[in-house]
Amino acid sequence: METTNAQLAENYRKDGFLTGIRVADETEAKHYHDAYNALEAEVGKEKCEIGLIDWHFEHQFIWELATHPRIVAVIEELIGPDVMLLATHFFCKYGPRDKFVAWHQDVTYWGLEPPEAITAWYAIDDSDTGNGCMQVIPGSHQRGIQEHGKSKQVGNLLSINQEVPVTEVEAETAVDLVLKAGEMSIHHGQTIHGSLPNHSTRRRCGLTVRYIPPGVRQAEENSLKMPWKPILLHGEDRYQNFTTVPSPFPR
Ligand SMILES: O=C(O)CCC(=O)C(=O)O
Repeated sequence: METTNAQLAENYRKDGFLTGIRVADETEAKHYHDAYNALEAEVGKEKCEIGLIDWHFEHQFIWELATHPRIVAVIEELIGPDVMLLATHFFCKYGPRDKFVAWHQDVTYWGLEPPEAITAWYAIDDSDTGNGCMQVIPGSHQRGIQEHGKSKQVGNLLSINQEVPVTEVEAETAVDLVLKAGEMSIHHGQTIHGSLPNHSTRRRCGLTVRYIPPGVRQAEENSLKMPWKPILLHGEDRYQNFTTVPSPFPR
């Protein structure tokens, strides 16, 4: 029996994440996979690792994914009917290499007030423990914003090498977000998450798509020192906290 959106919302509130949600069937997933491969061939692997930020403004397939009706329907269920697309960012780990993503919470350095955001992680490739899938600590979003330090391990892909301390006992509770290409996981902006190195020869690429409710505003600079350029995707913006940005492609 398929899980209803309401059940998904209940699990999300409790655990701070959801996983294994099918977005695209095999044919559609292949379309996005092929489009990503073409982009990678154009710009190179190094750029693809963490350098493709907000490319939904220029590349239609990224825009299509960020506004995918299946993804937006789940986001609406979780944050309410008013949904803004905040940003997109590919995380692509080529293996075998030591690059990893240290434990962190997304909203800590995003300068948002209130510090609320939600991420859909769409799997371009199959993602599993062999190629360094995402991991989350269930329920960690309920503790509020945690103080971050710097990672001592070389290879952290995060923008300012941030890391939140996690005890061994907590790390043992981590859940591996194993996904097939075309599936997504979702995580709360305050859920502690990260990913281990890709020790395989298979690429592990995911598109993170960040969403906010329109009541959120940019109170401070984010860690990338880039102003957010959110676009209203669904419902109403009764706050007008951001300069209006037009949709880059028709919907
Ligand atoms: O893809 C990864 O391994 C990490 C993604 C991440 O940290 C994020 O979505 O904020």
